[in-house]
Amino acid sequence: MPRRNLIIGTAGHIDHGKTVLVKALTGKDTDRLAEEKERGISIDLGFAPLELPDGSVVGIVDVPGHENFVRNMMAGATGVDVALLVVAADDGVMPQTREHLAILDFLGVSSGVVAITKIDLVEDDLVKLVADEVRELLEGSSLEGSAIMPVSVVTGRGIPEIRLELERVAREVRLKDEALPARLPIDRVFTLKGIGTVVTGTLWSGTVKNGEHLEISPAGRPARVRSLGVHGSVRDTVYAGERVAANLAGVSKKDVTRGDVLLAPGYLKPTYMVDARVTLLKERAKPLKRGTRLRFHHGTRELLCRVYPLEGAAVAPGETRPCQLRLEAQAVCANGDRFVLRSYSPVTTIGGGTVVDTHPRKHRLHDEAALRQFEVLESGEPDKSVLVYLSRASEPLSGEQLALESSLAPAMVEKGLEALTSAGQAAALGNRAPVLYISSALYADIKASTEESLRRFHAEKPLADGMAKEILQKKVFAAWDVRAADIFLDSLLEEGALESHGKLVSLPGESATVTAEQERLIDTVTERIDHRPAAPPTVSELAAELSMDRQILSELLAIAEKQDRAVRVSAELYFSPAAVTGIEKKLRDSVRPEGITVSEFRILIGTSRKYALPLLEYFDRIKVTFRVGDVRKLR
Ligand SMILES: Nc1nc2c(ncn2[C@@H]2O[C@H](COP(=O)(O)OP(=O)(O)OP(=O)(O)O)[C@@H](O)[C@H]2O)c(=O)[nH]1
Ligand SMILES: [Mg+2]
Repeated sequence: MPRRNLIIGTAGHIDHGKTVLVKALTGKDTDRLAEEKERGISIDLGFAPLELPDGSVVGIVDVPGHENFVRNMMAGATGVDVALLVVAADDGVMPQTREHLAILDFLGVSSGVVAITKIDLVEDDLVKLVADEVRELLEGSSLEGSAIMPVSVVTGRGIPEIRLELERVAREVRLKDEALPARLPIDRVFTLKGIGTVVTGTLWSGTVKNGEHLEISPAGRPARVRSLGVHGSVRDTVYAGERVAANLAGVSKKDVTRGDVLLAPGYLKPTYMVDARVTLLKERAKPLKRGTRLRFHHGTRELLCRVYPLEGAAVAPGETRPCQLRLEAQAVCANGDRFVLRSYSPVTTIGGGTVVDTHPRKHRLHDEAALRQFEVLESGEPDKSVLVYLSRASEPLSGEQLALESSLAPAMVEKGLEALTSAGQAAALGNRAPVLYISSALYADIKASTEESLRRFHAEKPLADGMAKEILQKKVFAAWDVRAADIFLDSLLEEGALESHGKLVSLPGESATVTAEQERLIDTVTERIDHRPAAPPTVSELAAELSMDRQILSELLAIAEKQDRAVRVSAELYFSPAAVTGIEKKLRDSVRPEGITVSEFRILIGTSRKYALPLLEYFDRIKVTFRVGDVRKLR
């Protein structure tokens, strides 16, 4: 039998018969808490497997109807594929019937069955009236047109029909995406003796295998899956749409709560801000003003936020508008996620919406550019959406990094990047994986500032053959990843915008030419200097060691100095730049206010007087130190 992994969720006013209907369908009493038994009401979520007539097994989440526990209801409703809306025939549509329906609507639950319960208590005429009332209520909601079916758990009437209808609806539901990385909003956490921390929830996307390494977001805490279960049976792999219990190694109960998300590492970067299309319920009396503090319910998490409409000062009742939501704690959102908004106090459901941008910038009112980006992201076109995020980046990014930055589906990012590079709106850099992508606009920008840096360099140092790559990278790409800077420069060299001379780069034709033979000799000379950092060979010693003409050697050393590959300390002494930097640091770190003598300095850097004195004179020249009698002090 094909897997049909999905969740049916109850909804409806308190005492309308949700829990006993679930029991009639599954045989399981989902009210497990002592307080639930005592008060005869549901307080928290209940779970049971339901076998459909065709033999497939789906999960049922039973939610409480009491108005005080709507937040628990939402934590359950958030992963629901099929709604089982319950209305008691002897009570009709009541406040939480409406509120739960609104919540299902905001969460985008568009498949469902309505059960008119307790029909054994009333005349058939009244059942018909209640059915009409419900039909009217559903009009314009995501559940419009759902079957409305009379049942009684006392006589058993209607129960087989409900089962069949649930099966029919379940067959048509669009299932959760197994191809995405794993995401499981946690709805329960507990410890089992001898087993450890267990979390449960509906797997929203992907698959999870036993032994897999996941993380608990937004804290970013690593968690290894030690065992997996679905409805009490042990499993090696669990799939999107299933009710999962996961035993986690390396996590204690206090480290994780309802609302956290068990996530494939590298998927979905937590965010303090989202742009979203927000709908305000028409039943709400007041418009939603800029800066109003609200409760943001997303996944199994509730957090506080303030709402900022993008287009005007307020959202009127019944309106749907682009808004920015600034969150007081981090949420773990993907593009297209649904959420519910409740007022801060008194707490009622007032609206909801869809996440459009998971990592927006702070917008001012009437920010036209922000509105345009909003529309692009809402359109869901891969190339345009990916370009929005690529254009926000200040350095080249891999496809994986871009998926993380944007919270767009990895497959969509891949598709978008392909389209952008073939249309010339983005460049792909590097020929080893991971390839890095950069918007053509940023490419042109950075290319221009690279050329500008070099132009200035050549003007200042007409004799130089070019700028050391490392120095150029520090100037232009200071904030970039080293590899990104490297392959960007390679790309400029490849297109002929720059020229390379060993470790130097220049604008084309701007370098004083150094022959390959000279380059090779400089390598040999600087190698010898680098080899003995604190006591390099003198120029005479080098000339003898390499059997080289002193005049030629001096020219080579002058070029090496221009290339920042050697430092001239005296006419006889060249040091490696790294050695001089190191010695200068040691000197700065150890000179006391009364100064340092030549022999103290000699001991400090572990060399002889032959080197110590010229070095100190060099430091005097470059104004690191100055001489007072027998000692040097720091300037
Ligand atoms: N006569 C009759 N009583 C019913 C029927 N369905 C439910 N009841 C009764 O209604 C009461 C409430 O049922 P529950 O299933 O606990 O209601 P609920 O919707 O789960 O309530 P909350 O979870 O607290 O919102 C119980 O006393 C049930 O026995 C029915 O079909 N016929
Ligand atoms: Mg109940």
